[in-house]
Amino acid sequence: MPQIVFYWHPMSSATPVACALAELDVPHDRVKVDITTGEQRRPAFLALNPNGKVPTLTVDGAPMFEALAIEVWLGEQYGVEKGLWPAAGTPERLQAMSWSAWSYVTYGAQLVRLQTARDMGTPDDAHGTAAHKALNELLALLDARLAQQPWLLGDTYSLVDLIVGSVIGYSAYIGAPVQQHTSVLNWLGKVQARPAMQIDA
Ligand SMILES: N[C@@H](CCC(=O)N[C@@H](CS)C(=O)NCC(=O)O)C(=O)O
Repeated sequence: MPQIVFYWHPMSSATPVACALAELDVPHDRVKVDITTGEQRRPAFLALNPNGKVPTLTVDGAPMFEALAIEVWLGEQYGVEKGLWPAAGTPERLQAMSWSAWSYVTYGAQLVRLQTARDMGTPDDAHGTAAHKALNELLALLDARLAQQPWLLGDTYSLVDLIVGSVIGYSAYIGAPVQQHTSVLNWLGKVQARPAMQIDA
């Protein structure tokens, strides 16, 4: 079992990684990086992640960063034997990669647009309105899938639900039209009720 160190800050992009570590029951050490006081810009931390951001993980001392990369790596490394991540070479593995990337990249791009409009105090300007519409269309795709099956990969919960659910949950918090998509809403409630999602991170 490799030695894992998780660098984190509460209520941040590190939170879904903390939940994934809990869901997979991965032994690890935690180092809190206070991003409100600039600890993320100390040379020792920048040597691990030149972006100066959490989450960051080290595996036997070797660093990795970006929440999506860490979550997928955790799934591959620890999820398969627990039935929480599909085995390599299966159609489900392809879908796991696709929906995980979809949430952070495709959906995430529109989420950042909405967040920016909101931060500028103009959520109803052209950018905010276009982002809202794009998010609604993407949520409709997710809703169609979840109307057919209870979880993103089929009949059983997987880490993909945690990954995508974390992004969708945050988007609802900043005003994405999640409420209008009943299947997404029901699924999100189940994802957020998992014990691993209740941790204080
Ligand atoms: N795309 C990165 C985003 C990481 C990120 O923005 N982290 C924020 C906390 S939510 C951070 O560490 N900010 C510190 C800073 O920018 O100085 C990921 O998913 O890991």
